[in-house]
Amino acid sequence: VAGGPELAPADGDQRLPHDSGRDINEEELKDIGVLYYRIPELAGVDALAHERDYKNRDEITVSPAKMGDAYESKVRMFFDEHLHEDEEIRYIRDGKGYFDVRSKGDEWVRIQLEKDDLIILPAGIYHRFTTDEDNYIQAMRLFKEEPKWTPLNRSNDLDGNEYRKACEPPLPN
Ligand code: KMT
Ligand code: NI
Repeated sequence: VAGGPELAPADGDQRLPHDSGRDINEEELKDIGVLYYRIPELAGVDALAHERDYKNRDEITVSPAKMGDAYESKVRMFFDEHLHEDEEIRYIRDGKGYFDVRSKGDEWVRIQLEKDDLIILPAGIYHRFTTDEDNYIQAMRLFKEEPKWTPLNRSNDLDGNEYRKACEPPLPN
């Protein structure tokens, strides 16, 4: 599931693997509040949605075929480091992509996701998303209430944001 902290993407194509060679495991992900599941049956997602009180869902296809001229700007927007004031749950139905999340030491951790992978990012965690070189992913997005996806970009000062403060992991010793 997870590659190690990756190289700075500023110097390259965000869609390349940027694999540092250091694997991290699900325990380390859990330490930063990220949950990962492999769910081969839709029934498993229904159960999880019920458990966590998620009432709505939709599906998004991120690809040039689906998005046309908007594709490149969308992918750049997803890749702007941001947080949300709600959990972000994504269930991959087809294709592949990367979620990058910040570790406790504020390093990037790159998580490659493919069909049947489900990820839960906690509210307030800094993260970003990109497709890979295949430029194609289809994902189900789960929402507690109305579909809402408001990114708060890190370039705005969010230190005082209550969701950010609640999420902020203690610095490693
Ligand atoms: C996100 O939150 O960055 C997205 O919704 C991207 C598409 S879902 C794989
Ligand atoms: Ni997001």
